[in-house]
Amino acid sequence: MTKRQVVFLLLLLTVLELYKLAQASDTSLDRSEKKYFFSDTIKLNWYKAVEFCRSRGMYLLSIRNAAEREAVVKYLESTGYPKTHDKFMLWMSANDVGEEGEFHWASTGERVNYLNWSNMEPNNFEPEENCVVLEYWAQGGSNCNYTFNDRYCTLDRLFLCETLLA
Ligand SMILES: [Ca+2]
Ligand SMILES: [Ca+2]
Repeated sequence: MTKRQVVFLLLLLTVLELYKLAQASDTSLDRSEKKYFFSDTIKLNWYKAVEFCRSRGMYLLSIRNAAEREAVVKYLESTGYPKTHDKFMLWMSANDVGEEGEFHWASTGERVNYLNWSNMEPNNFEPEENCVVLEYWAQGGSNCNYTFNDRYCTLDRLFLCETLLA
């Protein structure tokens, strides 16, 4: 392959990826509700996920009450992802990086008041878990049913971005 062909191919791949991102972000609810961004191919550590969402004018996910949880479940189901994956974890913005055991949403600065933890979580498993995922496991019953779990911040994972309501 000539250099020119390689450059063309790279450009084509970039355009295709941008097109995919644009399409994915169009999968949103109506204007009065949060919009979400989810890619089943991009995995980042928690810090990079925060940056990625901000770079799109969005925020890493927050789920502050049952209604927000419902909206996220509905959105994820609309992507078809849970149908083909019976177990997954997504980074959310909740973390206790600033102070052990004091969980806050990085997106809003609010304390995590909505208690939606999986069984025995948060456990700050050694050496230290400080960033929170939304986890789903089809066989988990009411546990791991879009519930929260603290995990290692530096691991690359899927994540969900959202717009915040005014
Ligand atoms: Ca912790
Ligand atoms: Ca944990």
